[in-house]
Amino acid sequence: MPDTVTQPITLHKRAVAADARCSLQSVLDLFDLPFNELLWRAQQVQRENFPAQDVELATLLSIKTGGCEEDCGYCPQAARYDTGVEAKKILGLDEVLQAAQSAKASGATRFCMGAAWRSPKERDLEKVEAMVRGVKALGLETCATLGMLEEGQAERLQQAGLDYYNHNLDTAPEFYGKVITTRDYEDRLNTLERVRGAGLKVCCGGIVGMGESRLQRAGLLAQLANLDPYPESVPINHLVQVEGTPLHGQDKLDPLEFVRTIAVARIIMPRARVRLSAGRREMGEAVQALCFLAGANSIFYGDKLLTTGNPEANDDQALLAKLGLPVRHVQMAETEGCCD
Ligand code: SAM
Ligand code: DTB
Ligand code: SF4
Repeated sequence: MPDTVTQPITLHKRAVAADARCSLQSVLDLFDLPFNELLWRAQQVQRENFPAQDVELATLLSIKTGGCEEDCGYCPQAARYDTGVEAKKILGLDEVLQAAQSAKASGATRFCMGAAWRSPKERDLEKVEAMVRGVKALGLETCATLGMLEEGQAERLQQAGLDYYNHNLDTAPEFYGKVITTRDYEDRLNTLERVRGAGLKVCCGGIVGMGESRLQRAGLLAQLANLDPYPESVPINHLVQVEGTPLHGQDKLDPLEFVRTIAVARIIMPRARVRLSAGRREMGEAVQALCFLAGANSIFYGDKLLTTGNPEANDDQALLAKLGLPVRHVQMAETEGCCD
């Protein structure tokens, strides 16, 4: 039986414009379409909005690993779970710039710096500002994910040259409390509001495969689509199950349900870069190919995510070549809309 919206799931009032552009029932109706019909619609939206059919390559670097005080049930970097991830100090500027240079040489156009913080402290922010300045000077798009931001911090990052800030809603409000208790949905929305207010582009998505229902997957996507405006980048992570975390041992999500999630995200956020994010190593080529068909047009590129593995860069290049998918080049983006 398909879900219907009779359960007490709501769009979070803060995430919804006065007249929600995208009702939860309409999102659920998309999920319930026959698979081929859903992919056909997603492919049409994809072609209308991204005629080049290119795939963006974004490389991640963990600039501060482990020892995090939060209790996110999926995360190997939370200090309270015994996952084997050791807490390390923040990386030095040279190490970050070397990694960025090598990401650029491998073909990445975006460089995302991630830190295992609840929120950045003053002395940390100064170091990240220097990293952002340096990475930007290399000609890469810059992204950072540092946890919750206080008043004024987003502006400082923007002034340093940050293009995107990643902060995920992670799941539907109704499921959120089962996964995280040390900060609430409202905190996340506050940070997203600050990011937008500072003129940064928003990278915001979530994780599926955490034991949520289809209705809750639809709930996450409806929240994202009703952010005003919706995010420019939408990372859809498949839970990477890490031993020691509370979500380890979770029942696996049907891979075709993951593909559906990508397709629905594509349809309801037509101009967003929908990123096929964590969990690709466990997916195999055929499921990834379906995700590209369903409208994914960005990947994390590089042999590591933050602490867990990602497909080898060479294998990704081979897969994209096999599928005949071009990679995005920053120069192309800069001349988009130009008539010469
Ligand atoms: N500490 C900051 C925060 O939580 O906002 C930034 C880094 S945090 C690791 C960034 C995102 O990674 C999380 O919001 C979550 O969506 C994703 N993530 C973390 N662990 C994951 C896992 N095991 N599987 C899939 N996604 C994961
Ligand atoms: C996002 O949505 N996924 C990335 C990035 N933003 C920071 C992180 C995935 C982390 C997967 C688990 C790990 O490697 O520690
Ligand atoms: Fe900390 Fe971020 Fe991991 Fe949560 S997801 S435990 S805030 S590093």
